[in-house]
Amino acid sequence: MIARGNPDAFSSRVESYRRRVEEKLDAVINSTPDVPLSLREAMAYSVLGGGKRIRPLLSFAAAELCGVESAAIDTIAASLELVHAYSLVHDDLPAMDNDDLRRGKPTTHRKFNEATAILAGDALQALAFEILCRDEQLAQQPAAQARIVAALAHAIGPAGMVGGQILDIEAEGRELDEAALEAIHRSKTGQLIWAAIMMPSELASLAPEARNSLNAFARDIGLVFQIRDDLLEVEQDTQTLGKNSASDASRGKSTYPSALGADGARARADELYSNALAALDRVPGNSDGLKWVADFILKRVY
Ligand code: GRG
Repeated sequence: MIARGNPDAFSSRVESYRRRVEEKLDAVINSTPDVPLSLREAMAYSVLGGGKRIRPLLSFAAAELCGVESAAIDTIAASLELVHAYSLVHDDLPAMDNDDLRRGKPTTHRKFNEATAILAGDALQALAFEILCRDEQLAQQPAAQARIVAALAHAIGPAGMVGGQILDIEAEGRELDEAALEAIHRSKTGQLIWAAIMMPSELASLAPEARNSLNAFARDIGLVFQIRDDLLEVEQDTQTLGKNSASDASRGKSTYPSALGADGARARADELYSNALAALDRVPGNSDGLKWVADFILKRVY
Protein backbone atom coordinates (compact mmCIF):
# COMPACT_ATOMS: atom_id res chain seq x y z
CA MET A 1 0.00 0.00 0.00
CA ILE A 2 1.37 3.42 -0.94
CA ALA A 3 1.62 5.97 1.89
CA ARG A 4 -0.39 9.15 1.16
CA GLY A 5 0.65 12.74 1.80
CA ASN A 6 4.27 12.32 2.90
CA PRO A 7 6.56 14.70 0.97
CA ASP A 8 9.62 12.44 1.47
CA ALA A 9 7.78 9.24 0.69
CA PHE A 10 8.33 9.36 -3.06
CA SER A 11 12.06 10.05 -2.81
CA SER A 12 12.38 6.88 -0.70
CA ARG A 13 10.69 4.94 -3.54
CA VAL A 14 12.72 6.36 -6.43
CA GLU A 15 15.45 3.73 -6.38
CA SER A 16 12.98 0.88 -6.09
CA TYR A 17 11.00 2.25 -9.07
CA ARG A 18 14.26 2.52 -11.06
CA ARG A 19 15.09 -1.08 -10.12
CA ARG A 20 11.62 -2.23 -11.16
CA VAL A 21 11.93 -0.73 -14.62
CA GLU A 22 15.46 -2.10 -15.01
CA GLU A 23 14.27 -5.62 -14.12
CA LYS A 24 11.32 -5.34 -16.49
CA LEU A 25 13.53 -4.11 -19.34
CA ASP A 26 16.04 -6.87 -18.70
CA ALA A 27 13.27 -9.47 -18.81
CA VAL A 28 11.76 -7.99 -21.99
CA ILE A 29 15.09 -7.78 -23.83
CA ASN A 30 16.41 -11.15 -22.72
CA SER A 31 13.27 -13.26 -22.77
CA THR A 32 11.97 -12.30 -26.21
CA PRO A 33 12.56 -15.46 -28.26
CA ASP A 34 14.16 -15.75 -31.70
CA VAL A 35 16.14 -12.50 -31.59
CA PRO A 36 19.48 -12.69 -33.44
CA LEU A 37 22.32 -12.41 -30.92
CA SER A 38 23.94 -9.30 -32.43
CA LEU A 39 20.61 -7.46 -32.42
CA ARG A 40 19.81 -8.49 -28.84
CA GLU A 41 23.26 -7.27 -27.75
CA ALA A 42 22.78 -3.89 -29.43
CA MET A 43 19.30 -3.51 -27.93
CA ALA A 44 20.53 -4.44 -24.44
CA TYR A 45 23.50 -2.07 -24.80
CA SER A 46 21.17 0.79 -25.74
CA VAL A 47 18.51 0.40 -23.08
CA LEU A 48 19.92 -1.37 -20.01
CA GLY A 49 21.98 0.02 -17.15
CA GLY A 50 21.86 3.71 -17.91
CA GLY A 51 19.81 6.86 -17.94
CA LYS A 52 17.93 8.70 -15.26
CA ARG A 53 14.66 6.88 -16.00
CA ILE A 54 12.72 10.15 -15.72
CA ARG A 55 9.83 8.97 -17.90
CA PRO A 56 9.21 5.79 -15.86
CA LEU A 57 9.39 7.85 -12.66
CA LEU A 58 6.75 10.19 -14.09
CA SER A 59 4.54 7.17 -14.85
CA PHE A 60 4.90 5.68 -11.38
CA ALA A 61 4.22 9.10 -9.84
CA ALA A 62 1.18 9.67 -12.09
CA ALA A 63 -0.13 6.24 -11.09
CA GLU A 64 0.20 7.23 -7.42
CA LEU A 65 -1.71 10.44 -8.10
CA CYS A 66 -4.50 8.62 -9.89
CA GLY A 67 -4.67 5.81 -7.33
CA VAL A 68 -3.64 3.19 -9.90
CA GLU A 69 -1.68 0.34 -8.32
CA SER A 70 -1.70 -1.94 -11.35
CA ALA A 71 1.39 -4.01 -12.10
CA ALA A 72 0.81 -2.83 -15.67
CA ILE A 73 2.63 0.40 -14.78
CA ASP A 74 5.87 -1.63 -15.03
CA THR A 75 4.99 -2.40 -18.63
CA ILE A 76 4.05 1.21 -19.39
CA ALA A 77 7.32 2.37 -17.80
CA ALA A 78 9.34 -0.16 -19.80
CA SER A 79 7.59 0.76 -23.06
CA LEU A 80 8.54 4.41 -22.50
CA GLU A 81 12.20 3.56 -21.94
CA LEU A 82 12.24 1.31 -25.01
CA VAL A 83 10.99 4.12 -27.26
CA HIS A 84 13.18 6.67 -25.49
CA ALA A 85 16.25 4.46 -26.07
CA TYR A 86 15.25 4.02 -29.72
CA SER A 87 15.01 7.82 -30.11
CA LEU A 88 18.44 8.32 -28.54
CA VAL A 89 20.05 5.64 -30.75
CA HIS A 90 18.59 7.21 -33.90
CA ASP A 91 19.23 10.78 -32.71
CA ASP A 92 22.94 9.94 -32.30
CA LEU A 93 23.32 8.57 -35.86
CA PRO A 94 25.55 10.35 -38.38
CA ALA A 95 22.47 11.43 -40.37
CA MET A 96 21.06 13.09 -37.25
CA ASP A 97 23.27 14.57 -34.50
CA ASN A 98 26.32 12.40 -35.26
CA ASP A 99 27.30 11.95 -31.61
CA ASP A 100 29.81 9.45 -30.30
CA LEU A 101 29.04 9.54 -26.57
CA ARG A 102 25.81 8.68 -24.77
CA ARG A 103 25.28 7.82 -21.11
CA GLY A 104 29.06 7.89 -20.67
CA LYS A 105 29.61 5.16 -23.29
CA PRO A 106 30.18 5.05 -27.06
CA THR A 107 26.90 5.55 -28.91
CA THR A 108 25.29 2.39 -30.30
CA HIS A 109 26.47 2.98 -33.89
CA ARG A 110 30.03 3.56 -32.61
CA LYS A 111 29.99 0.42 -30.46
CA PHE A 112 28.42 -1.77 -33.17
CA ASN A 113 27.88 -0.21 -36.60
CA GLU A 114 25.38 2.10 -38.24
CA ALA A 115 23.12 -0.58 -39.72
CA THR A 116 22.94 -2.44 -36.41
CA ALA A 117 22.10 0.80 -34.57
CA ILE A 118 19.28 1.65 -37.00
CA LEU A 119 17.84 -1.85 -36.67
CA ALA A 120 18.25 -1.93 -32.87
CA GLY A 121 16.28 1.34 -32.68
CA ASP A 122 13.56 -0.04 -34.94
CA ALA A 123 13.38 -3.22 -32.87
CA LEU A 124 13.18 -1.34 -29.56
CA GLN A 125 10.28 0.72 -30.88
CA ALA A 126 8.37 -2.35 -32.08
CA LEU A 127 8.99 -4.14 -28.79
CA ALA A 128 7.51 -1.21 -26.85
CA PHE A 129 4.19 -1.65 -28.63
CA GLU A 130 4.31 -5.43 -28.40
CA ILE A 131 4.66 -5.44 -24.59
CA LEU A 132 1.80 -2.95 -24.21
CA CYS A 133 -0.48 -5.05 -26.41
CA ARG A 134 0.47 -8.33 -24.71
CA ASP A 135 0.19 -7.13 -21.10
CA GLU A 136 -2.44 -9.24 -19.32
CA GLN A 137 -3.32 -6.57 -16.74
CA LEU A 138 -3.89 -3.94 -19.42
CA ALA A 139 -5.95 -6.43 -21.40
CA GLN A 140 -8.45 -6.45 -18.54
CA GLN A 141 -9.29 -2.84 -19.49
CA PRO A 142 -9.26 -3.13 -23.29
CA ALA A 143 -10.58 0.36 -24.00
CA ALA A 144 -7.97 1.92 -21.73
CA GLN A 145 -5.30 -0.32 -23.26
CA ALA A 146 -6.17 0.95 -26.74
CA ARG A 147 -6.03 4.57 -25.53
CA ILE A 148 -2.62 3.93 -23.92
CA VAL A 149 -1.20 2.44 -27.11
CA ALA A 150 -2.66 5.30 -29.16
CA ALA A 151 -1.23 7.91 -26.76
CA LEU A 152 2.26 6.48 -27.13
CA ALA A 153 1.97 6.12 -30.90
CA HIS A 154 0.73 9.69 -31.24
CA ALA A 155 3.42 11.07 -28.93
CA ILE A 156 6.29 9.58 -30.93
CA GLY A 157 4.76 9.83 -34.40
CA PRO A 158 4.57 12.42 -37.17
CA ALA A 159 2.73 14.98 -35.03
CA GLY A 160 4.97 14.19 -32.05
CA MET A 161 8.60 13.22 -31.58
CA VAL A 162 9.43 12.41 -35.21
CA GLY A 163 7.64 15.55 -36.44
CA GLY A 164 9.56 17.64 -33.90
CA GLN A 165 12.82 16.03 -34.96
CA ILE A 166 12.37 17.02 -38.60
CA LEU A 167 11.48 20.60 -37.64
CA ASP A 168 14.61 20.64 -35.49
CA ILE A 169 16.82 19.37 -38.32
CA GLU A 170 15.33 21.82 -40.82
CA ALA A 171 15.95 24.69 -38.40
CA GLU A 172 19.71 24.06 -38.18
CA GLY A 173 21.66 27.18 -39.06
CA ARG A 174 18.63 29.46 -38.56
CA GLU A 175 18.02 31.71 -35.59
CA LEU A 176 14.68 30.76 -34.06
CA ASP A 177 12.50 32.86 -31.82
CA GLU A 178 10.92 31.44 -28.68
CA ALA A 179 7.63 30.52 -30.37
CA ALA A 180 9.41 28.44 -33.03
CA LEU A 181 11.59 26.73 -30.42
CA GLU A 182 8.52 25.94 -28.36
CA ALA A 183 6.74 24.38 -31.34
CA ILE A 184 9.72 22.09 -31.98
CA HIS A 185 10.26 21.01 -28.41
CA ARG A 186 6.65 20.53 -27.41
CA SER A 187 6.68 17.83 -30.11
CA LYS A 188 10.21 16.48 -30.11
CA THR A 189 10.78 16.13 -26.37
CA GLY A 190 7.56 17.21 -24.72
CA GLN A 191 5.13 14.68 -26.11
CA LEU A 192 6.90 11.59 -24.76
CA ILE A 193 7.00 13.22 -21.33
CA TRP A 194 3.31 14.06 -21.74
CA ALA A 195 2.62 10.39 -22.60
CA ALA A 196 4.56 9.17 -19.56
CA ILE A 197 2.17 11.12 -17.34
CA MET A 198 -1.08 10.55 -19.24
CA MET A 199 -0.76 6.82 -20.07
CA PRO A 200 -1.24 5.65 -16.44
CA SER A 201 -4.14 8.09 -16.03
CA GLU A 202 -6.06 6.13 -18.67
CA LEU A 203 -6.41 3.31 -16.11
CA ALA A 204 -8.27 5.63 -13.69
CA SER A 205 -11.53 7.49 -14.11
CA LEU A 206 -10.49 11.11 -13.80
CA ALA A 207 -13.10 13.87 -13.95
CA PRO A 208 -12.73 15.97 -17.13
CA GLU A 209 -11.44 19.03 -15.21
CA ALA A 210 -8.83 16.91 -13.42
CA ARG A 211 -7.75 15.34 -16.74
CA ASN A 212 -7.43 18.81 -18.33
CA SER A 213 -5.31 20.02 -15.44
CA LEU A 214 -3.07 16.94 -15.57
CA ASN A 215 -2.71 17.53 -19.31
CA ALA A 216 -1.61 21.13 -18.67
CA PHE A 217 0.92 19.94 -16.09
CA ALA A 218 2.25 17.29 -18.49
CA ARG A 219 2.63 19.75 -21.38
CA ASP A 220 4.47 22.41 -19.38
CA ILE A 221 6.80 20.10 -17.48
CA GLY A 222 7.96 18.62 -20.80
CA LEU A 223 9.10 22.05 -21.90
CA VAL A 224 10.80 22.67 -18.56
CA PHE A 225 12.73 19.43 -19.21
CA GLN A 226 13.97 20.73 -22.59
CA ILE A 227 14.95 24.18 -21.31
CA ARG A 228 16.96 22.56 -18.50
CA ASP A 229 18.54 20.23 -21.10
CA ASP A 230 19.58 23.23 -23.20
CA LEU A 231 21.02 25.00 -20.15
CA LEU A 232 22.97 21.90 -19.12
CA GLU A 233 24.41 21.68 -22.66
CA VAL A 234 26.14 25.03 -22.16
CA GLU A 235 26.78 24.91 -18.41
CA GLN A 236 27.76 21.33 -17.66
CA ASP A 237 30.84 19.29 -18.61
CA THR A 238 30.84 16.27 -20.91
CA GLN A 239 31.82 13.85 -18.15
CA THR A 240 28.94 14.80 -15.87
CA LEU A 241 26.42 14.77 -18.73
CA GLY A 242 27.70 11.49 -20.18
CA LYS A 243 27.21 13.05 -23.63
CA ASN A 244 29.03 15.77 -25.52
CA SER A 245 28.27 19.20 -24.10
CA ALA A 246 28.00 22.25 -26.39
CA SER A 247 27.16 20.02 -29.37
CA ASP A 248 24.03 22.07 -30.23
CA ALA A 249 26.11 25.21 -30.74
CA SER A 250 28.61 23.36 -32.93
CA ARG A 251 25.75 22.33 -35.27
CA GLY A 252 24.27 25.82 -35.41
CA LYS A 253 21.13 24.86 -33.49
CA SER A 254 19.02 27.47 -31.77
CA THR A 255 18.44 26.72 -28.11
CA TYR A 256 16.63 28.42 -25.24
CA PRO A 257 19.85 30.01 -23.94
CA SER A 258 20.77 31.20 -27.45
CA ALA A 259 17.30 32.68 -27.98
CA LEU A 260 16.62 34.08 -24.51
CA GLY A 261 20.06 34.20 -22.85
CA ALA A 262 20.85 31.88 -19.93
CA ASP A 263 18.99 34.05 -17.40
CA GLY A 264 16.01 34.39 -19.72
CA ALA A 265 15.92 30.61 -20.25
CA ARG A 266 16.05 30.01 -16.50
CA ALA A 267 13.23 32.52 -15.96
CA ARG A 268 11.09 30.84 -18.63
CA ALA A 269 11.72 27.41 -17.04
CA ASP A 270 10.72 28.81 -13.63
CA GLU A 271 7.55 30.32 -15.12
CA LEU A 272 6.52 27.08 -16.84
CA TYR A 273 7.34 25.09 -13.70
CA SER A 274 5.07 27.39 -11.61
CA ASN A 275 2.27 27.06 -14.18
CA ALA A 276 2.73 23.28 -14.18
CA LEU A 277 2.53 23.04 -10.39
CA ALA A 278 -0.51 25.31 -10.27
CA ALA A 279 -2.24 22.96 -12.73
CA LEU A 280 -1.16 19.92 -10.70
CA ASP A 281 -2.66 21.42 -7.56
CA ARG A 282 -6.04 21.31 -9.29
CA VAL A 283 -5.83 17.50 -9.64
CA PRO A 284 -7.20 15.66 -6.60
CA GLY A 285 -5.01 12.89 -5.13
CA ASN A 286 -1.47 12.45 -3.88
CA SER A 287 0.75 14.60 -6.10
CA ASP A 288 3.92 14.22 -3.98
CA GLY A 289 5.54 11.99 -6.61
CA LEU A 290 4.87 14.27 -9.58
CA LYS A 291 6.07 17.24 -7.52
CA TRP A 292 9.26 15.35 -6.71
CA VAL A 293 9.94 14.51 -10.37
CA ALA A 294 9.01 18.05 -11.52
CA ASP A 295 11.50 19.44 -9.03
CA PHE A 296 14.15 17.00 -10.24
CA ILE A 297 13.47 18.07 -13.84
CA LEU A 298 13.87 21.79 -13.00
CA LYS A 299 17.00 21.40 -10.89
CA ARG A 300 18.77 18.40 -12.41
CA VAL A 301 22.52 18.72 -12.98
CA TYR A 302 22.86 15.87 -15.54
C1 GRG B 1 12.99 7.62 -37.12
C2 GRG B 1 15.34 8.37 -37.74
C3 GRG B 1 14.18 8.45 -36.84
C4 GRG B 1 14.24 9.26 -35.77
C5 GRG B 1 13.28 9.25 -34.67
C6 GRG B 1 15.45 10.43 -33.19
C7 GRG B 1 14.10 10.99 -33.20
C8 GRG B 1 13.08 10.60 -34.17
C9 GRG B 1 13.78 11.92 -32.36
C10 GRG B 1 14.76 12.41 -31.36
C11 GRG B 1 14.08 12.82 -30.15
C12 GRG B 1 15.09 13.11 -29.10
C13 GRG B 1 16.27 12.23 -28.96
C14 GRG B 1 14.92 14.13 -28.28
C15 GRG B 1 15.90 14.50 -27.24
C16 GRG B 1 15.28 14.40 -25.94
C17 GRG B 1 16.31 14.43 -24.87
C18 GRG B 1 16.80 15.74 -24.40
C19 GRG B 1 16.76 13.30 -24.38
C20 GRG B 1 17.62 13.12 -23.19
O1 GRG B 1 16.77 12.53 -22.21
P1 GRG B 1 17.26 12.16 -20.75
O2 GRG B 1 18.07 13.29 -20.17
O3 GRG B 1 18.24 10.95 -21.06
O4 GRG B 1 16.10 11.71 -19.96
P2 GRG B 1 18.63 9.69 -20.16
O5 GRG B 1 19.96 9.25 -20.73
O6 GRG B 1 18.73 10.13 -18.73
O7 GRG B 1 17.58 8.66 -20.36
